[in-house]
Amino acid sequence: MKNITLLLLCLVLFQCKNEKKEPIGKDTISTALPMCHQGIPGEEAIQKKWMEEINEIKPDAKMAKETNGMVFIPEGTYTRGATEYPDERNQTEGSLPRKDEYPLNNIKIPSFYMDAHEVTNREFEKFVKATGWVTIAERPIDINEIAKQMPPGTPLPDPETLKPGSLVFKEVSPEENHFSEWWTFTAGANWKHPQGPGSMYKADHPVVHVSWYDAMAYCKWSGKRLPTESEWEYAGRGGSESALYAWGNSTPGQEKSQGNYWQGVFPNKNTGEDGYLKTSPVGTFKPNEYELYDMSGNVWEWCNDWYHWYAYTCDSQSELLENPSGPSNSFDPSFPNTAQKTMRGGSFLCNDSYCAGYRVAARMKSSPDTGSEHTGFRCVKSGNY
Ligand SMILES: [Ca+2]
Ligand SMILES: [Ca+2]
Repeated sequence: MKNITLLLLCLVLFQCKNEKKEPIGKDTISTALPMCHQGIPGEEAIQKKWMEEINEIKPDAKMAKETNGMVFIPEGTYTRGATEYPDERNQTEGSLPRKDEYPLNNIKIPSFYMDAHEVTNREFEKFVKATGWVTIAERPIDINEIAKQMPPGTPLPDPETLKPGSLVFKEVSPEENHFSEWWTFTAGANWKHPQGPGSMYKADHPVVHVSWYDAMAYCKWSGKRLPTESEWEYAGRGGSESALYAWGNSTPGQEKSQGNYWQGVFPNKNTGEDGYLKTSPVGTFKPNEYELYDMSGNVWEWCNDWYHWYAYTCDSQSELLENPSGPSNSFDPSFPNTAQKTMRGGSFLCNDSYCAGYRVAARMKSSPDTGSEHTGFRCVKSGNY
């Protein structure tokens, strides 16, 4: 079982490796530019069999025509990337911006609509009943797909031992301070059973254990799409250039209404001072200035962009980028064999001591076929209604 756990952890990258703040300056941009061509082309990485299934889903006629439950986000420009702290607050290594949030880029975003809250289990169940969709965590594991993403020569487990499931978090002792210790691949864990067999989903909580493909399938059915990273960050800032978090600039923990994240010492003790050790019902905490809920915390939210460590460096060649949709290839120096999609907003596991994923500029990534107990999504829609 340990081998299987480690194998899958290679594909799931919910770690926030702390890196010292070394902004990519103009002098280093030119030397980094060749890295834009590094990586796995998205066209090759995408699993066509699942995209074909998604393409066959018929959008719900009523939902496709309306914007119920969505918020209008006006067009505008903003500076994408790391936001400077306004004061000398608790700037632990984990709370600082990471290198992939630099350099800053000027971005123009047309107006769009965004779901006011993360997609809930109630909504996801409606989708499953209408389409018969089976999430990736409920399907047999394809050993051939795993093999493609592993370094050549890596021994693979017996396919007979691989059962459908997903990654569940557990608190660990201070000695077990590595992300491979706090995630457990749990057979039978999926959106209906968030902590594995015996646990049960709650209708008004965000759906979890959804892969990027599952999120794409839901968006197709609802007549919507996943946001780009640039749209997500623009919406998360709520119209403010200087907002560190969706709730504004107050220090995490200063106000109870900020969002659902981790209080205490991560990953050893979650005190749950905000009332929730795991997910919370959507809309429990105060919305941001655009009336969007849980943009900081609760669950990570899939975006459509491929993850590229040098994405912002590559984009820095344009003075103003109009509605960018991300790089065409995926590159992460730490995991060069895995193509990854981006996620935003942090989760109930985020804490200033580790990765502060609830900062609106913070970027996260994972293999598109991999969900976990703190992965969810929300959809957006272009056009006039
Ligand atoms: Ca919490
Ligand atoms: Ca969220």
